[in-house]
Amino acid sequence: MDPTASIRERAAQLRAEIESHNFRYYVLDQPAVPDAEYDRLMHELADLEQQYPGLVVPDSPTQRVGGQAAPQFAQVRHNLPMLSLDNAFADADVVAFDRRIHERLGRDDAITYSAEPKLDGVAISLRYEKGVLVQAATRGDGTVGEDVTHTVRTIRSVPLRLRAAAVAPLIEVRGEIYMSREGFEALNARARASGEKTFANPRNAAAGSLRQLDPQLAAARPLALYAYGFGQMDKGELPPSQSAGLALLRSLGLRVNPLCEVVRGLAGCLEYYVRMATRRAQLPYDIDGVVYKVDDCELQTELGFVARAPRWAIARKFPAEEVLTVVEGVEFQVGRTGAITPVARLKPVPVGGVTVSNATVHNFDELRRKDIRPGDTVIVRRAGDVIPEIVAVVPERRPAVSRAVEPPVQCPVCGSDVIRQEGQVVARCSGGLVCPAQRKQALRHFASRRAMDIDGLGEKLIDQLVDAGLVKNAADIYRLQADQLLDMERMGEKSAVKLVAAIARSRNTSLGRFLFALGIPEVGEATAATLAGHFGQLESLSEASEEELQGVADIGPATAAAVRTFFAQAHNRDVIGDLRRLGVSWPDGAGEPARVGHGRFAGKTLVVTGTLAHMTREAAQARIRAMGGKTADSVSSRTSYLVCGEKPGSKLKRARDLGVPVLTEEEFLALINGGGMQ
Ligand code: JCF
Repeated sequence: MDPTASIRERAAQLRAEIESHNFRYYVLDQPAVPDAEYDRLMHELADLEQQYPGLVVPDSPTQRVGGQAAPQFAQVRHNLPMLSLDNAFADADVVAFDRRIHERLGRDDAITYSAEPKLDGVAISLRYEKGVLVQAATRGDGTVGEDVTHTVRTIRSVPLRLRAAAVAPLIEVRGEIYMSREGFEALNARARASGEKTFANPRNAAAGSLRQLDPQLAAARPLALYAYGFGQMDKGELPPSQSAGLALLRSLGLRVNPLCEVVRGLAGCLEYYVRMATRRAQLPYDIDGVVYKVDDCELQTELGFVARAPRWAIARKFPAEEVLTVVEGVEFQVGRTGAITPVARLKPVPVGGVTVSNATVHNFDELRRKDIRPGDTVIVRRAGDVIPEIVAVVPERRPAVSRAVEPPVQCPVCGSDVIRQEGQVVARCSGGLVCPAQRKQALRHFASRRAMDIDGLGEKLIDQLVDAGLVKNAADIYRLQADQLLDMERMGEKSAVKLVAAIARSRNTSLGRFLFALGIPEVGEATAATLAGHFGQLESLSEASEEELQGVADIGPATAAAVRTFFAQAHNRDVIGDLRRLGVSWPDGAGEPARVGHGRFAGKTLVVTGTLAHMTREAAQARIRAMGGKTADSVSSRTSYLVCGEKPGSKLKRARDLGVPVLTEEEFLALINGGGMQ
């Protein structure tokens, strides 16, 4: 049967939505929806494609496993693909799994399974040569992943050397890197205290930590490993069963989850699931289900694979926790750039171990689509530590009289007009920095650690200064006097003097930081650093046309337009002029990045030549740039270092002739992984 036009349309819509979630999840580490919702979309698409095989296209998200590798990490090709697991969402799916296995194997006695908790972390492949850890790679799309050796090496439960090196000259260990709930909470508490970005859940925190460029920062993150299998193993004898494999992993010195068990038949699987579901809340880490594997490896081989998932294993997922509560009201929040988001105030209700009293609705389209009204009974879901969301309204429970929520026409904070541009889902307050809500948040951002880094100028103080009318814009910060500060709550003489000194100190900054601090929409830290590096001077950036801006690598049309619009506003130019007159300055032409701790190569130009053993030349160059350095293709007297791999050719000779210092690959790796440089 051929799919109808509307079914085709639905499949296309699902694909687009899933791709966008994939990007947010795998590339940005910033999921927009809970896993359960993602799974639901994938399932709906897979079901449609199964029903109408004509809908399947090679680039459908159902046809691959994961996301793209980020460009700044060297790519690692997995010689043996890293498998993903098929999902089971109900007992019936496990029953069907067990039945398929019986049918394929032509057996009717109970199958022995190896069962384990399914960790909600990041899949990893660890390569040990002669017992020594030489490489750690993420799954990526299953075939090509990212080299994260530099951060994995800092994880204490990852042995740098196996205890029994003689087992095989090459052993690949597969496992899951995760962060304990306690470690995650502590990390977020620290991030909050210093005004940094917090992570939505332990898995994102683990993924973000692995992808840290700076291993020293990663080392401070409480990551751990549980190993669950093998990848490639040269000349070694593969264990005869999954359970024997786990025992071998243990004897090699790897951490294996003590809750792994051998269970008998379907009944054993179902019973194990119930037991783990009961223990789940008490475990120190997040699990999102359990994994069953046919224990006998010979049977595994006989069963084989479908696409990227083995026929001999399945992940039985826990359902996301959902509860009912009542919407007490819908309020509007004004963000830093004026974006107005509806927030549903809920009758407080416990979900998954925390009390939930509000849920953000992403925008007014979502509010209208879900038709959420005050007085409604709603289904609230919280998966992992993702912000709770309203799944749906229960129509039967809607009060006889209720009214849909209209988007405000005026900003609830400053009364300015609310504008919604054609084709955009966000409504914005047009008040700009006239709006106290925007002003406070813009100032918070300006003073934050990664921006102007004004120690002691936090959220509460900014609110007071704005409310007292002392600070209207960023320039006013540099006009503050100690005696004015003394009028603020909980401000003693000492701290006032200290703060004035911190404000004065912040005047010396970098162009990248300054640009980031301005809070231009679309310009985050990385973009600010890119712009600073490219233009070198504020004048040329502020005069650049949209076309010129789009010509810069990594700058898209939205960013180019935002930058252009920002500098076109007279009040923005005025504040910038005031800031500079008040002494805010940076080294001229400095393409130094805004990130602290990433500036190891700041002011240096490096040339990479020859074949590197641990990464491609392009990846090495990307790392240098990410750490603040410049890269060049040829050696000159201005070259700071030549990084030299195998078979270097003429560049090495030229460097020697010019007296340019030469770094071996090992020396280079030591530098990027935390060593010093004079
Ligand atoms: O804990 C996990 N997330 C987990 C993932 C455990 C396993 O035993 C897995 C896995 C992904 C693939 N095994 C395979 C084959």
